Amino acid sequence: MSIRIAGGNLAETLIVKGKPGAEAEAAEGLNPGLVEVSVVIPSLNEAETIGECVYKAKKALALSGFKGEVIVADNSEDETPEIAESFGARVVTPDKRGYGYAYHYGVKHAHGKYVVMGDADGTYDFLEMPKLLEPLVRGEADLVIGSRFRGEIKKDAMPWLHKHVGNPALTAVLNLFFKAGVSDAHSGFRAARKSTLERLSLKSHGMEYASEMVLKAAWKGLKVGEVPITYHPRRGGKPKLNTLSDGWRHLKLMLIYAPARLYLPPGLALYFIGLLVKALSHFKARVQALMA
Ligand SMILES: Nc1nc2c(ncn2[C@@H]2O[C@H](COP(=O)(O)OP(=O)(O)OP(=O)(O)O)[C@@H](O)[C@H]2O)c(=O)[nH]1
Ligand SMILES: [Mg+2]
Repeated sequence: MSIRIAGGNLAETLIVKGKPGAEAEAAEGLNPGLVEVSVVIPSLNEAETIGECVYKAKKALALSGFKGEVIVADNSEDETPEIAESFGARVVTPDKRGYGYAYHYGVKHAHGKYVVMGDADGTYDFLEMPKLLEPLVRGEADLVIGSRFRGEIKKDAMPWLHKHVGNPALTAVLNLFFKAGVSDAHSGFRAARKSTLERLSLKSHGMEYASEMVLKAAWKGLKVGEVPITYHPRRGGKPKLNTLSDGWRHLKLMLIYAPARLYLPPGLALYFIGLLVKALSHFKARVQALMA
């Protein structure tokens, strides 16, 4: 099987189950202490696209001059882990299922100071990775999100409902409750310092991990930056995202984490109404006592 990577002078044909390239071999012998960037990719049955993702991540590291590693956090039942390894990724196997859990597990195994995150389904172009790293390295941001809405969403890359309703609505709720100021809270292409991710102490195991990261970063006053990226149609495997149940998990998480904004105004209003009622009844009792 071969995959053609389109894209200017980088166009190359890859043999998916072939020998790793020179960069992969070099990375295998890399001293963990020298790793600057860990690219962490969660995968669940993504055999058609994982080779290209690992290849592009390694290419982006080489082109940008970062010393790096690619970690694939895999729960697949197909050939995804073998293919990832053949391209020079380090494969780790999370002991539980879940998109968020795969990141907890993968990040724990990362040696890099910086962590880049992205899907294994070919929807994000890992060659765009340096754009995410630059604001981090320059100290302009603590968390950088690749925004599909500020960049380009290719035809058929995102269902109409997600593009025009789900993503904008959930992003708006997150901005309202947590003042995050982002355009694409659910983009899966991100970068942060490993220490920042640890500091956020993320708990979610499912897709809502993406929302938790942004809301906690905003909550803690971290600088959340965005760079425009291009979002491509999924080219293999099956989507693991369930529109309704995952949408609800994102919303539920925001409601749980937003007690101050959500409950304080009605709570204060009820408190003052209670005070007013008490004062009025006290006043009424005094008047009745005077009249008696
Ligand atoms: N290890 C692991 N990876 C997972 C799990 N669930 C999803 N993934 C991976 O996480 C990434 C995101 O899942 P997707 O199905 O692409 O979800 P999405 O990007 O929201 O939806 P699409 O728009 O359909 O791509 C993909 O690389 C999946 O293979 C899981 O339980 N374990
Ligand atoms: Mg995806």
